[in-house]
Amino acid sequence: MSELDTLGSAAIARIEAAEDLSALEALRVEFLGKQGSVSALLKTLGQMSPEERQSEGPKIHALREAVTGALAARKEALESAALEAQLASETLDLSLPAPEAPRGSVHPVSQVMDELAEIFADMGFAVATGPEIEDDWYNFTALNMPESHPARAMHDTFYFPDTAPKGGKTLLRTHTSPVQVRTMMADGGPLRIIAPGRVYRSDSDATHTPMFHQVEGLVIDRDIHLGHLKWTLETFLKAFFERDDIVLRLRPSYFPFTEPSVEVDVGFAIEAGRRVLGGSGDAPGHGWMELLGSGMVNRRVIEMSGLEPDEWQGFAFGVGVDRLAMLKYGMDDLRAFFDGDVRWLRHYGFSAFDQPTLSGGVGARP
Ligand code: 2U9
Repeated sequence: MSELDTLGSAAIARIEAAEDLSALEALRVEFLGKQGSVSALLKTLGQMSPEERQSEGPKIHALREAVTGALAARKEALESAALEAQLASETLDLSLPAPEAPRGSVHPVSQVMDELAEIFADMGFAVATGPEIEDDWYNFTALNMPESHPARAMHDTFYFPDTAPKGGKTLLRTHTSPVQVRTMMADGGPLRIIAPGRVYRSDSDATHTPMFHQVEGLVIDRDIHLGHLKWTLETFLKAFFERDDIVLRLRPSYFPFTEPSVEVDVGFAIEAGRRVLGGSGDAPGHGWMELLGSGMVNRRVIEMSGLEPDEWQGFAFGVGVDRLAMLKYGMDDLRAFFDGDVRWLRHYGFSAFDQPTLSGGVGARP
């Protein structure tokens, strides 16, 4: 066996034994690199006599071909082994069930609040918020309910044991009205706002929970009158209940913060044993349901909020959000709203991808 044959078989044996791609690369450099042993042999051809070159040339070239071929073959073998190993470690079980759909849902109260914001935004109202822990000046006094006022007793208030910074009492707000007082004091007129949020009253039975949700609205401008109030409530209720035949009845009432005050009833019919809003409550088989409280803002309230009552007038209204949700979506027990029962939430909840829009229908269901 010639020296070249020995060299060739040794090189090929080492290439075939290379354990990985980096070892193989080291061998390629060792044999075929610029300083490689096979490359060195090729360089010797230049110094040979023509006869020598004729006999040695083909052998050296054959050696280079053999080494190149062995490197390529080993590279392919190592690469396909690596791919096999990767495929074996990354098995995909196609018989597995699809991942579970997200379980969370939007609570009907949140859904209705979003619907209200959308409907009132279309009428030019902004959403205002404020603290749930209030003092009695913002919650009562500024709303024309001074300390001695009997209306204070009508709100079963949760008081904190400590006193407020101004020396008054700290309490959980009994309505969202203090938000409007704060907004009037901060921004002045004109104003168009709704104030949705949690309110608290020490009251608990089938139709009352100690915490519930309200939305109140306030418009302050020049020359505002009851006609504006009626149009606004009618437009809101038609959009919210998605019916054009909503009929309102305004009845005189009393609230300390509004003068005159009106209670608003909505006409309903009985369909399949259920009350369905729409049509005149005076028609045979129909009735009236009390839904909202409202009125022209009492000039004393405008004054206490820092505005000039001869320049600025306004109307305000209040309605229970939970009540609106029950009427629109057919729940009959208020207490279930706050039980956190996942079956109830799955049944009455909304998809987070189903944002209410006026064009798409404020109450679109998945
Ligand atoms: C300011 C001035 C006036 C808000 C009003 C009502 C009438 C009302 C009740 C409806 C059902 C509360 O949730 S409920 O129990 N609300 O009847 N709310 S007028 O009047 C305001 C508010 C703020 C500065």
